[in-house]
Amino acid sequence: RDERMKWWREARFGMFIHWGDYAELAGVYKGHEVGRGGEWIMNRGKIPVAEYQQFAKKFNPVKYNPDAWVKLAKEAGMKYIVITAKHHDGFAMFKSKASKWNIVDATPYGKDVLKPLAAACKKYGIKLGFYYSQAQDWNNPGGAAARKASSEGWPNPDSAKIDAYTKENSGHWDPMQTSATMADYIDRVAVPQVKELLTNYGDVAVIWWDTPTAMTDEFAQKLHDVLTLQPNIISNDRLKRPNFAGDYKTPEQKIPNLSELDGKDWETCMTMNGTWGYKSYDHKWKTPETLIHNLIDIASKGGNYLLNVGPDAEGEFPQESITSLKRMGEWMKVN
Ligand code: FUL
Repeated sequence: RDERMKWWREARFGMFIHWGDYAELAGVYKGHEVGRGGEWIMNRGKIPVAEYQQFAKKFNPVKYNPDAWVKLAKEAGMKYIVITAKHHDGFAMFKSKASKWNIVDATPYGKDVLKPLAAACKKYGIKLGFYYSQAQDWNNPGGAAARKASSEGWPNPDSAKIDAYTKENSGHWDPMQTSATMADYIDRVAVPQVKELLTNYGDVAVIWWDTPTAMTDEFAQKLHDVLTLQPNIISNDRLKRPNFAGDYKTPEQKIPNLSELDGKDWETCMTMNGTWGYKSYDHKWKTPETLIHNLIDIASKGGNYLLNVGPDAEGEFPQESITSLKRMGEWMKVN
């Protein structure tokens, strides 16, 4: 394990990328700004499956330039990138035989975005990791759904009805979502997709599981078994608690105090503004000084800093993120 963890322990700094078709909505549904992370808009807005899938028909990130992304990460001093291969909305950013709900089959763009990213990472000597939402999946039938309360941040006239429905249906708001069992979803979508991710993109350095809503040990074991396809892969601690601890802990949006450190490996993931997925109106940007300060704080305590960028629907990083990353790179050069 020490051998496997070596590069990661020395890395200190990585880039998180939250990118999916939700960038198309940019935090706005029916003219209302929906609360919290832009990547949660389908759940927060309780958008019906068929309606949500229409948005993908507009998703066409023609300005996507993975070479520029990886170059920027490299120049900022980052050693690895973790991108959302599939977030909670179940939208695969890669070509998948396991579900049509993917960027190749469901968008006018029609191309796998992970392939060229993997190539660019190889070119610049950056390690590549995949975030995969193994439990929550709001579009593929049988996937789990967290959060029962409806329509936060916009005045949905049907809130009361939706709330009653989600309470009865473990968080789901559309009958389509429960038209298969979670066991079916794990066998037919999650396991095959993780196999695809660990087979078709060369070396995969990290798998980043998330929100183990409704996971069982059995489901977790099936997913864990797939990792043998990449013997050197490192995994986080969110596959299923407590029996699947993974290789490192994942404090979110916070830096542990010295007293909280217990000798285990850890990585703080953090946004540069208030959202993971792109929102057009989130301007709560941390200053480059704050970001540098965070990096120093984390590195001095022996952790890694996974700093997030939320590209827009055209495939571009927000200008503020670019500026901050460049500033961090300048600082890295003189220190
Ligand atoms: C959370 C997710 O629900 C967020 O959307 C985001 O991906 C964050 C890193 O993990 O638990």
